[in-house]
This record gives sequence, structure tokens and C-alpha cells, in this order.
Amino acid sequence: LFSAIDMAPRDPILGITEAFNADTNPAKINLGVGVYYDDNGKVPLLECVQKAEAKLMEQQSPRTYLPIEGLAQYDKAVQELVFGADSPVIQEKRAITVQALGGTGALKLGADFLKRFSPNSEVFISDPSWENHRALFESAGFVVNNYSYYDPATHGVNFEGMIASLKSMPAGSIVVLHACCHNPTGADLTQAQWGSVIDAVRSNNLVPFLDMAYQGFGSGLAEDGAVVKRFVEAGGPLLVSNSFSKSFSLYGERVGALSVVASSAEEAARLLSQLKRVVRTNYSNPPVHGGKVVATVLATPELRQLWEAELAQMRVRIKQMRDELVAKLKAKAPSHDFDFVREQVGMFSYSGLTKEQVGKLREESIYAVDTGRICVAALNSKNIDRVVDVIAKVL
Ligand code: PLP
Ligand code: TYF
Repeated sequence: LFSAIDMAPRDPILGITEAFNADTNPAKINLGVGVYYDDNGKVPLLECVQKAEAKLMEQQSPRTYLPIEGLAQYDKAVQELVFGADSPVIQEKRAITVQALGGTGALKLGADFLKRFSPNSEVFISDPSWENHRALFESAGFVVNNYSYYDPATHGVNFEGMIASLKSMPAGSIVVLHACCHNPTGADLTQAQWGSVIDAVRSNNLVPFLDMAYQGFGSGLAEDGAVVKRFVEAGGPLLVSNSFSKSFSLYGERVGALSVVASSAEEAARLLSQLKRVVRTNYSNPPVHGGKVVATVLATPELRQLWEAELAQMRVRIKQMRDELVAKLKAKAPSHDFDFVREQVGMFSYSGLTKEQVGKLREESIYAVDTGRICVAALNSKNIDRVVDVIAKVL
């Protein structure tokens, strides 16, 4: 049985971390994986999380199973964060939210759910997209296609191409859209462009699936989440996956959620029952700790305020690193224009470095993705000069 099984390909991004970990050069720098590091190069343990954990330690509670759909306080708090507390879909009980194992788990729940009820639809993801999008939807049994998204010439969005792609999709197609902080390019739509995308999605009867893994890393929680409200206002079915891996720095706790908007409370109840079936047949019910931490922070005004401040700090530091990277590259490699890095948002930049150049960076123990994607959130005041020197050298 096992002797004929081939090696599976490595995850192109997580594989970089494996190579990085094996590198013995003390000056090594990992710009591969999408993880936020502070100025000391450490993954932060947020103060709001520590305070919530201290509070939870005081009220030691037994570790019973959570409900299939997760902790009720968590689902409620997440729903209010994603849609806005005053959203009509909450008031009309048309939204359902289930706790999920990170953003990845939320995407997989949504994919399995959609496959069951729309088996012949095809899925469209941006060109390029997070590598796991294709793999996840294919593993749920879908054919996965690309829609035009990135324009390497402008380092921005190929907006006309994207709209043309949306208009050519068969009705019922599932479109995966990055709500903010596009991974891997860092190129987001403007608010005006979102309006046209929403029109095209709705007039063509497509099924939008918003993936929001970086809320708060672009312009702010409300600004980054605005697109969810606009889709709600436009009416029609909607799926939203969200993740707290980055925004709470809780990567390993696997905290995320899937929300679905139905046309009525009665329909929502049916959808929830079916989503619970998907959960039950995959992992039965989610883990307790991360959900409790996030629910505690979101529902406790002082902790919530602290979280928003800590999230803003992360966002501002990334922007500073973008500015410094551009300024330092201008000094060291004046014939190359990197101004576009300042226009990009979120953790990543499609730097324009070629696969060969990325290979040369790696010879100097600086790790990036072959596509030229770098994680700006891994730059800091101590490593940026070496990164700039090596980039200038390979250019
Ligand atoms: N979606 C996108 C676009 C991502 O970049 C990530 C990153 O990890 C995820 C989903 C998955 O989130 P999580 O790590 O919470 O599973
Ligand atoms: O794109 C990234 O780097 C993050 C982290 O299979 C990640 O989203 C990468 C690959 C993967 C899971 C998470």
C-alpha cells in the first residue's frame, strides 16, 4: 500500500521556513513566511492576550467540548467585528458565524459546504493568490481557475482585466476575494474599484467568498472591513472567512471563523445546521483556548482598546519599514524605482525581484519567496540595512 506513494511537493512558503531554520548563518533573515515580527525580530505576545489569559486563569474552568459551532460569546463577538454591531444581517438574524481552525479552517468549511450545495460551480481565485487557496478548493473537489488581478508593469491591480474576468464567469461561480492586504502582491482595490467589483459580482450572480486574514493591517479595522458591509448592502449570498492569527498574533492557537449571510432568519438556521454537519464530520468541535482569549478581549472594553492600540502599532511599524526600505534602496540603488512599495498594503510586497535574484539573496541567507514576495513585517531597524545592501548587490 505505502511503497508506491510519491513524495508530496513542499508548501512553497512553509518550506522556506524549514530551509531558514536549518541555516546556521547567524545573520540569516526570513522574509518568506507571512508572520509579523516586532522590531526585535520576535513574534509578539500581545499584552491584551496576556491580560485576557491572566483573567481566564483566575476563573479556571473545566475543558468540556465546545458546541459544534464554537463558543457562543466568540461567534457573537466575531460576527459584530466582521459585519458591524449595528448590521441589519445581525439584527435580522440572517448571519451565521462558526468558530473555525484559523482562516484556513474557515476557508475549508466554506469550501466543503459550497461543494455540497453547488457541486457544479467552479471557483475563481486571483492571479496570483495565496498558494493554499487553490489547494484548499481543489481538495474540496472544485475546479479552480484564476481571474486577472496583478499587473507587473504597474505593480498594482489590473482592474480592467479583473472586471472583464468577472463578467465572463458563468453565473453561480464562486469568487474568492481578498478583503484587504492582498496576499501575495500587497496591491489592493480602491474603494471606488470595489464598487465596480461588487456590481459585477452581483449582476452576474456570482457567489462572493471574502477572505479577510489581515483585518487591521491595511488602514484600520473599520476601513479594512468596509468591503464586507458594502457586499451586505448590495444583497445576495456572501461568505466571509476571517482569521486572528495575525491580528492577535495567535498563529498557533488556530482562531478564525466562517460567516455566511442568508436571505432570511429561517434560511440562516438551515445553513447553520448544514455547516455544523461539515464541522462534525471534520473535527467535531473547535478548541477552547484561543476562542476564549479572543472573545474575552473583544468583549472587555479596556482589553479591546488595548488590542486596537497594539494592532495599530503593528500596522504603523510595517508602514515605517516600507518607507525606510524605499528610502534606503533609493540611496543604495538609485537607478531602480521602488516607490510602489509604499503604495502596497499589508504584510507583503511583490518586490519585482526575479527568481534568480531571490536565489542570490538566499546565498546570503536572506529568504524570500521565489515569486519575489517579501514579508515587510519581518524587516526591522537591525536587519533592514543588510537586506538593502544585499538587494542592491543582486540588482
Ligand atoms: N488567507 C490568506 C490570504 C492568508 O494569507 C492566510 C495566512 O495564513 C490565511 C488565509 C490563513 O490564515 P490562518 O493562518 O489563520 O489559517
Ligand atoms: O502567506 C503566508 O506566508 C501566510 C502563512 O500553507 C502561511 O499566509 C503560508 C503557507 C501556508 C500557511 C500559512
